[in-house]
Amino acid sequence: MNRKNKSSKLRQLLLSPQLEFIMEAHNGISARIVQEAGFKGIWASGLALSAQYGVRDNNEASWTQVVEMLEFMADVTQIPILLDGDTGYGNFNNMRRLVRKLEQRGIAGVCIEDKLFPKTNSFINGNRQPLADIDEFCGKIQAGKDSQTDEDFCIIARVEAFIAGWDLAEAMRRAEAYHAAGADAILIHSKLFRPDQVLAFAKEWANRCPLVIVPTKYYSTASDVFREADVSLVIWANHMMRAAVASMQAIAREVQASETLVNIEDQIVPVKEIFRLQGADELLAAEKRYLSNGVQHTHAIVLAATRGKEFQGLTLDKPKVMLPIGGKPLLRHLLEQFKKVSINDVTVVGGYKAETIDVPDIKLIHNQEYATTGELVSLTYAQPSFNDDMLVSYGDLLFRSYILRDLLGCPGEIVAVVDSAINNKSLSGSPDYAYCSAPDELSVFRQDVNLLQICKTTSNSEKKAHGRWIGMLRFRSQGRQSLEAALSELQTQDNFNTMSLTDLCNYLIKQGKPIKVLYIRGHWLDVNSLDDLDLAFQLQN
Ligand code: SPV
Ligand code: MG
Repeated sequence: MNRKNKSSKLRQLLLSPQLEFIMEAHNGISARIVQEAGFKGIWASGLALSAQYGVRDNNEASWTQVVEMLEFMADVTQIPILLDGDTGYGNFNNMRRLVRKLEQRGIAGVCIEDKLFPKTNSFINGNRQPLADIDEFCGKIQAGKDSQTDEDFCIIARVEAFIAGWDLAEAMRRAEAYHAAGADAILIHSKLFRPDQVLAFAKEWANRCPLVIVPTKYYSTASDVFREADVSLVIWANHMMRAAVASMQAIAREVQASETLVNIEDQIVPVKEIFRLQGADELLAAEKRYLSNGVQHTHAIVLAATRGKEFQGLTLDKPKVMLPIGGKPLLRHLLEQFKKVSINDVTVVGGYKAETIDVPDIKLIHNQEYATTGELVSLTYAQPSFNDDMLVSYGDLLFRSYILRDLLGCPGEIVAVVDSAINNKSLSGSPDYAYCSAPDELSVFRQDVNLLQICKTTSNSEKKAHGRWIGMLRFRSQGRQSLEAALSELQTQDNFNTMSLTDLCNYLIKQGKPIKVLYIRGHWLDVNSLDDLDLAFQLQN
């Protein structure tokens, strides 16, 4: 919605043959609420804007502070905003600058009143309020009109004669002068509880130009009365602010007195309604579009189906990943490492005693056939969670944070982490030996090395191997496609049920899908034995 569009919409409201209504708003969220309710325009009330800043309606908030808030309001709405511009915040010169700034911020029009700066709200001692000199005020209107660059920008002149205790004749004299000076509409204000003054004025005015009213005091008058009187626009001037204050007072009092939220929770909107009004969904969608290269949106898939029989009694009632290390389940340590690198989407494929995996913020999938199947079957369970930036990891891994950080920064469609410190005696279990296109040169620079094969322990394989694969793989979009293709091809093989991730790696390599190697030197552990639990504790501390 461009600026021009908004100003022409405001002009249409003024010129429309039917009675139109606009509603007060005083900040971004109230503006949005007014728009959602179906109003065709917004009154940026001076009273409400100063009230939301907690100051008086006496120009205590500077005009730039007002304009600042208007920008937030205009940014989140498509309907026109008419600013209650008080007296124009100074003389003709200030008015010129105001109009230019309002146009720049997408405000459709401004209403100025014929009082003196600093003004006082019309309902506070109105009788004592001096009015502006008519000629001086006309000069201000002209200056405003001369400085607008958008022909539809509206300047409305507000006649305060009735407020200040003058009669219809004075009100008419002023309105005619302001109309002649170029005002696009006249706002006639009254503080009476009955509409008599404005109706008398409307009759006399006889639609010389659009007429605007603010029925705050004579609110009990039916709108049809205004229709019949040929009023163009009704401003509901302060009702969003008063509604908010009533609600905030009631809620604050209740919570203060009861020291609990249970009584009020159902009386207020849920937090998700605030998110909706803020447009949180749009940001999530935009992140998907624009953030693919900055912030990580890696999805981690954790294979955690096995019991870990080696732990005997310790895993009678829970799977290995739930064994406590330093008071925390192994899986939680892994998730914390993920969190450190902003991996928050985690799918865990459980199997044995999966119901005991009660860590928060994960998607838990149950491989029901865990007892008779292997890692690739578990991985296929997680297939709906696959995305173009994913990590596949064993659930019993512990490692220092930098390993994950380096893996995320390592180029390659498929990347495997290989520990070149092969003689590290502290490692147990049945290692997956990695054969690579080049040994680890221990260089600080990243080497371009491909994985050639992974084998389980054999008598002499340890000597020739370049390292141990630690049980972690990274897939980007092409890599993910290769992975999906490999899984569907392997599924047709008889022994698919017992296949492991190493079988998958070897298959991918055979299919000509390169797997890049990220070399590390120690600082990790797969927890395979009771001794490992002690080591794990040390690694974490
Ligand atoms: C405002 O909303 O700030 C107005 C209207 O100027 S009134 O308070 O009724 O004078
Ligand atoms: Mg005002």
